[in-house]
Amino acid sequence: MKELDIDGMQGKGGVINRRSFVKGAAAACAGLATGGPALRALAPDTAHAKGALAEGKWVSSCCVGCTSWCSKQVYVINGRAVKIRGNPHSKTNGINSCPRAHLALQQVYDPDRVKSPMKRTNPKKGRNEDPGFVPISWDEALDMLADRIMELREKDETHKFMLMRGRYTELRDLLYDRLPKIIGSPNNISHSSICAEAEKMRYFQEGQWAYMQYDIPNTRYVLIWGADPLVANRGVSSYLNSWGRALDNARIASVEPRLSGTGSKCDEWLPVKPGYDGALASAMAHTILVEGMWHKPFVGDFFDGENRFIPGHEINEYTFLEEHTHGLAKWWNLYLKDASPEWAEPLCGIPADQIRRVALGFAAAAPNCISWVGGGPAMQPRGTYGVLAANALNGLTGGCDNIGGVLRYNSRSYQGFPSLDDYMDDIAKVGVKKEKIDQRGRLEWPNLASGRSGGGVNTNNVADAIINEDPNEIKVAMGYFNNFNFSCPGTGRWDQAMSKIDFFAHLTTHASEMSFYADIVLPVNHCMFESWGTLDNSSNGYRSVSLMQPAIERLWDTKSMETEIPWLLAEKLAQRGFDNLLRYYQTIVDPETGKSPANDKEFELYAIKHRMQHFWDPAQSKGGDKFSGWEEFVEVGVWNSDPYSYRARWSNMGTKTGKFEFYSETLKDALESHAEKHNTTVDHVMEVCNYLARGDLAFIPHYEEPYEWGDPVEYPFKFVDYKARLNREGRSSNCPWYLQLKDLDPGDKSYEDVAKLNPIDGERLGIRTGDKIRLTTPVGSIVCTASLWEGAQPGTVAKCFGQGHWAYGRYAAKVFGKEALGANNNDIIPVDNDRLSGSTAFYGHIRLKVEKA
Ligand SMILES: Nc1nc2c(c(=O)[nH]1)N[C@H]1C(S)=C(S)[C@@H](COP(=O)(O)OP(=O)(O)OC[C@H]3O[C@@H](n4cnc5c(=O)[nH]c(N)nc54)[C@H](O)[C@@H]3O)O[C@H]1N2
Ligand SMILES: Nc1nc2c(c(=O)[nH]1)N[C@H]1C(S)=C(S)[C@@H](COP(=O)(O)OP(=O)(O)OC[C@H]3O[C@@H](n4cnc5c(=O)[nH]c(N)nc54)[C@H](O)[C@@H]3O)O[C@H]1N2
Ligand code: SF4
Ligand SMILES: [Mo]
Repeated sequence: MKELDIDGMQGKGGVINRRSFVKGAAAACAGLATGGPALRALAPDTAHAKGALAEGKWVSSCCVGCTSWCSKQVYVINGRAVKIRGNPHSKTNGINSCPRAHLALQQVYDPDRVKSPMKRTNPKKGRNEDPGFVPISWDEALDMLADRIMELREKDETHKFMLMRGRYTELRDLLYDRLPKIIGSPNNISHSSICAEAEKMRYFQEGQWAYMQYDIPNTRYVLIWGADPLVANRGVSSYLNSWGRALDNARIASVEPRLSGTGSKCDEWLPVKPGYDGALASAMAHTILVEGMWHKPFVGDFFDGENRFIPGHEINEYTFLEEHTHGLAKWWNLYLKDASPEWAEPLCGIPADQIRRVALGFAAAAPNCISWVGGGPAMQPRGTYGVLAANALNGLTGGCDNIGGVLRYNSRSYQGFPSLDDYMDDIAKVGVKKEKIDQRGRLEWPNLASGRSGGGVNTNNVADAIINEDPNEIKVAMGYFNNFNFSCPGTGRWDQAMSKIDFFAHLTTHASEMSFYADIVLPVNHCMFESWGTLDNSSNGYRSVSLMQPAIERLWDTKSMETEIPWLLAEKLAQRGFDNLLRYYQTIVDPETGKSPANDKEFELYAIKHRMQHFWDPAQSKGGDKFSGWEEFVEVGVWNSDPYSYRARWSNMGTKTGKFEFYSETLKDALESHAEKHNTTVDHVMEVCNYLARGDLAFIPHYEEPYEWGDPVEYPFKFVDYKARLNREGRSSNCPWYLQLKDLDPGDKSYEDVAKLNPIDGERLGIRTGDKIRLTTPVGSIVCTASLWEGAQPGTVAKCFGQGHWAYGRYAAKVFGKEALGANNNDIIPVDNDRLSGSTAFYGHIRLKVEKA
């Protein structure tokens, strides 16, 4: 590829020429927003207040920068987006915005977007192979893809088709579910298990396979485990707004190996040793029981009110009468009685005094308290038990489903798409029954999402499965909104796997690392500005469902990933004699007129109207905000639910007993059926999956020694990976603001990719801020810049995820397609998993050494 070939792609012309646009972007980047249609996101709002921007219009949409999915409005002048703010109609995030919302402008107007379909001219695939992309028409691109799919169908090989996705909108089923099934493939692979699945293992205590909202406005104590809510996690815009109130009314404690953005504004920092959360949480639970501080209306009490929780002593199970919980006495007897703060101190590195103080402070705020369990303790080998231990504190204190506590998302009702049963032919019916490529459900992959053996995806294992052709080879693949060659630990495996696939179509805004292995690249709309779509979020005791709409004029020859492209592909398949997909798509009619879609644009519009009918159609309303019809809904752009009903889940949880399960009958059931399926015992499953628990311990929260990669003598440090404030997941790196404002992360430097070390370690190793250093783990080595910073505890190295792109455009890579800027953490993170949830491990297991480069 010549220097940035994607650059050479011509735009549709007419709307704006690339050169003037680059100039505009550069000006904005330098902070020289000078009026007119230049990017003005960081300019003060005074001009608008005075009416100077009155010629434009605020259009509602939704941000996909992170999983907060905030309701937004975009200010549009002459078809160009110039500014973003929170949608004032939203009851969750309201007018508030996190800082990275504005980067969406630099994404959509990025001069390095893919501007027309492209095909590969170099048949060889590999990291050092220039794909030799040349522009082609949509017709040619989709003909190529349709031909390859028809070949699979003719040979009864539809299970050799695979669809992968990263982000999505709630129109996802049209592409992610219906397309592979109707073609006849079992392989729809989401990115969920490299995201945050292990967090959802709280399912085994409270029956919710879901993320939670946190009742910050009403809370009196927030204890945060490995999440940085002012920076990352979900609900950022909303919590940024309510946090001030929490700082006034509540105590906030952060359990984090590094000083996070949230940690820097809290009452207590507990700098836990990476991987030891389970010990700390168990000791807190022990303390709460010993001191008699559990919340009696939720948990219950001894029959006579006398506290028999004496360290080291078992209790008689029958003396404790539980209310809305299950198995407290078993948990105490099997484990907790010995988990004192003094036991935990040498393990987790937190002084016993601090453990007691925080545990008792937390319990004193009960039931208006939150144990907020983020990715840190979860996304580790053995992370399941860290999650159960930290989440159990919500059970002990009755913060579960309570005012000022941890709430589920309010319910909302998207309308499902019509059934596909009549559109799956015999080939498809056979194909979808074949084993999924990710091997979920095998003995060593319980992946117990929603309590089912093989219930969840195994994203990162797909690379190995493709390489080993186990269960089968993959011949034709599509990927959208994903970049697994960058975002998964063990990046080289993905390079190898993607090189093996005969034909790969990447649906993307940018030619990224994964696109390098593509046979065709299909340029997609930026879903916040250029497509219809919807996503939702929950906080403040509400749920908001936002509408995304084509707010601006498309600059390039792009299409919507979940609607227009599948429709056009369906037409191509129909031309080849296989019309099932097209006929299925035609069943999604305009709810107002009953008309079937005749083209890709109508399909998109009818699909969104269908999906959201319960929100905008007053006759179909299922509660929450009401609208007069579609037009009004498009204008407002967000539906809000009714307020939260607290405590409705008490004794009405989705667990086996209906209670909050300290001893999880639900997990026992799931593990036993997984073991039975493989003709073995639960103990054997635990052994194969690399957990230490045997017997009943497998069903209760407890500490598992972290499984580490690397000998502590050779690799004396532990690595702490985390999300940067301006990371829009893996997608901000080509935004100049991302690099310019990198120092928003404490200890970071603009235009640098730094690894942060404690000054004590720096002095010992003779390393100073600004030195180039090499970080080496047992699986790889990267070079970055040292920053000495007290917020990294001694013995650890903290580094943001996000840089190290070698193919994401002119700012993200040093030389596009050849040389990375900064370093990708995933080049040194060993591939490992929390196998009960199927999650990829990012934390707790990584040992490394640090040298001057
Ligand atoms: N070391 C480390 N690795 C991590 C993480 C971490 O914290 N540390 N975080 C993990 C998490 S939580 C997640 S969710 C994953 C995310 O990882 P992925 O699901 O792989 O997604 P992204 O890397 O965000 O990028 C998606 C790709 O989609 C394309 N794209 C960008 N914008 C758009 C758009 O608007 N539309 C479409 N269709 N395509 C677009 C680009 O090619 C981009 O590279 O990464 C995981 N990987
Ligand atoms: N700014 C920003 N926000 C985002 C995203 C983004 O890319 N950027 N992505 C969104 C996505 S896709 C997701 S899934 C969510 C995830 O939201 P979080 O769960 O908040 O994010 P992670 O970065 O996975 O959390 C890891 C945290 O755990 C800490 N940590 C590492 N090791 C340990 C440990 O052993 N114990 C403890 N207690 N903590 C540890 C890290 O320092 C880090 O703060 O964030 C969303 N929000
Ligand atoms: S919190 Fe996430 S979704 Fe919300 S505005 Fe910020 S980047 Fe966008
Ligand atoms: Mo994620």
